[in-house]
Amino acid sequence: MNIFLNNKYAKHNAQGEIHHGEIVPAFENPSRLNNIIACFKENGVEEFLQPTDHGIEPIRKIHPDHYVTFLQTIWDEWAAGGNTKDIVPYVWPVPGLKRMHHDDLPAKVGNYAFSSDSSITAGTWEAAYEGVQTVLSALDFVDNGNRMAFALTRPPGHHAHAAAYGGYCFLNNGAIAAQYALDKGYKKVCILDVDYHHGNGAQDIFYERSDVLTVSLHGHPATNFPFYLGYDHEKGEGDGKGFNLNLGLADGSTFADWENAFVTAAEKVKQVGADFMIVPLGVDTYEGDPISKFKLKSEDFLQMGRLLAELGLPTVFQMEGGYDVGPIGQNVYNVLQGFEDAAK
Ligand code: Q9C
Ligand code: ZN
Repeated sequence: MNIFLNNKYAKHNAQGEIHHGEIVPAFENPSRLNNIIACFKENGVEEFLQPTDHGIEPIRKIHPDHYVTFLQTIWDEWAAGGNTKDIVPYVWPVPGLKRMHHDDLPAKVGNYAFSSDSSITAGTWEAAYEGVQTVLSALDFVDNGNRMAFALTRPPGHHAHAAAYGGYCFLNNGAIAAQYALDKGYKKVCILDVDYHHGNGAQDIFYERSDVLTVSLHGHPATNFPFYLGYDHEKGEGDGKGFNLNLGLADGSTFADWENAFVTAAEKVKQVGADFMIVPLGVDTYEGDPISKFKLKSEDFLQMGRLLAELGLPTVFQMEGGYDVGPIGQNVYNVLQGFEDAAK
């Protein structure tokens, strides 16, 4: 099944997050991947492929140096001040205050965070860095003639902007991979984001570019995170006009609704003539997900995989969300199984 595993996935381990005003265990936690790995083994997956190091350069092509340096150094700076608990942002330069370069730690954090749900811990950088390497290694594997590979990693990436983190995401794995595919010679890369939440990071990063098509099927931002992006009228600008497609779906949507939107997504992918596909794969569309509002069932993920395979493109899947840790493994496995069945 060609699964590349980020062996450092457990290094990012947030103590908690605020949910409905209460501090609860972080939804995005290592047990998610523990479960997926165990489930894959039960399903007969014997081998997890090891990533190779591609260095920092592919990351720098998407994220500016000052942001990369921030992520690399902020924990040490925090710890040098005597802190041992997670870094949680609490102040932001909203309009009326002045957005300015700032060296004091809370203000620096507020300049880079866009939500309070993404604690930085001692191993956040290490896990996120290795996650990028995992996705790039999966991409090499597909470039070498394999139809599909899956990068099993956390933390997720699709909410990360070029210079902002949030929504549990720090480095935008999918965007970095898309640029890496272009650098390998692909001409038109499609990011088809099937996570429950809008793929705001990649949309923003490629908004004025025509070499990367960004498509996202998601819970409508009128009632869902990230709220301030992901509307259907956002279609790209300048050279990128027509190269962003948002398909926001109502709370309570079923797989029939999702599949209906997918038809529009597939038409777009074909129309622009994509030659490579990256799928930010979140299974938080599942009916039991604790922070999401779709009604997909486990067997629906098989059909999701089949539909993705029918696009006929070399495909890299990379793990995004999914917070019902009981069935998470089976749901992810089903997408890949459906893809492999239909790709035969
Ligand atoms: N406690 C992904 O699925 N956080 N991110 C909710 C309320 C927003 C989800 C905060 C959800 C982000 C990759
Ligand atoms: Zn999500």
